[in-house]
Amino acid sequence: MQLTVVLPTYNEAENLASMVAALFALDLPDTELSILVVDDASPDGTGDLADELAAAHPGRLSVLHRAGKEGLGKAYLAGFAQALDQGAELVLQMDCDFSHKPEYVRDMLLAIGQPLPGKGAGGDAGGGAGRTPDMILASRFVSGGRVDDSWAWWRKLLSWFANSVYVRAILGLPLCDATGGFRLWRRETLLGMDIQNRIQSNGYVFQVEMAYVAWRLGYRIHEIPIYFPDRERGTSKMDVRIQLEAARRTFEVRRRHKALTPAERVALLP
Ligand SMILES: Nc1nc2c(ncn2[C@@H]2O[C@H](COP(=O)(O)OP(=O)(O)O)[C@@H](O)[C@H]2O)c(=O)[nH]1
Ligand SMILES: [Mg+2]
Repeated sequence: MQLTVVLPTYNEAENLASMVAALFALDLPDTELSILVVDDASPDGTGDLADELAAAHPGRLSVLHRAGKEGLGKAYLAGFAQALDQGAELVLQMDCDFSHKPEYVRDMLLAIGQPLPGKGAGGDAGGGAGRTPDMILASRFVSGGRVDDSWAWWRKLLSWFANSVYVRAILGLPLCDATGGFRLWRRETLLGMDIQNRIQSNGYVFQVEMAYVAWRLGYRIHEIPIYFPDRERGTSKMDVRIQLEAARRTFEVRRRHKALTPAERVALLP
């Protein structure tokens, strides 16, 4: 299988080379892994570093340079389009800061090839017992998952509430971590979702909108537990303002897509 890892970067010069090395060092069954870095003209020179890495790994690493910081959602939409154009059969989205640990990629690949268990299993959206999932969501809040040990209890509680209760209650989305951004998609899922036309959000809501559209269209989403450590190097681009904005925009996502049904998947050529 051709797997493309789409890595959005904004000021990740301290992390990019070690992330690329960690991904290329993975031992993945029946998988050809390539990397697409999507850099928004990072002032710290991440884009130049990415070009050097591309020269060192011809054919395995490419770089999409964008003119300026436009947000994670736009970066991902551009990256997904390029990965699909280049024939990716599986597309992995992950942060470039080691909060999404590369070692879980193998688990995610195994999970997307495994038929789903019957009803009653936690963290499955879209039913489909006995069939393989259409997307794997590496989840902080499904049973067995957890966030950084250093978080205070109230921060853990707030985060769990936002992801497992608030978003779930508004959208009816049966997931434990709807804002989680560590996901493995099948090519057919992204194409069938018509993401370039349907997805309009940026930031955290982008993740929510992608999950909601996938679920409304009847795609099967399976959550697997991960440990989510804080980033060790560089700084986060998300803050409380962005999180509050996400909470508000969840209602817009519902309005936009609540009428979607599986009949509205984009038909794929056989
Ligand atoms: N290309 C691009 N990447 C971004 C942008 N904002 C964040 N990122 C990257 O997206 C990933 C997640 O961002 P991060 O700041 O770690 O968010 P957090 O994990 O929610 O704290 C990291 O790899 C960032 O470098 C953006 O506007 N453009
Ligand atoms: Mg991060």
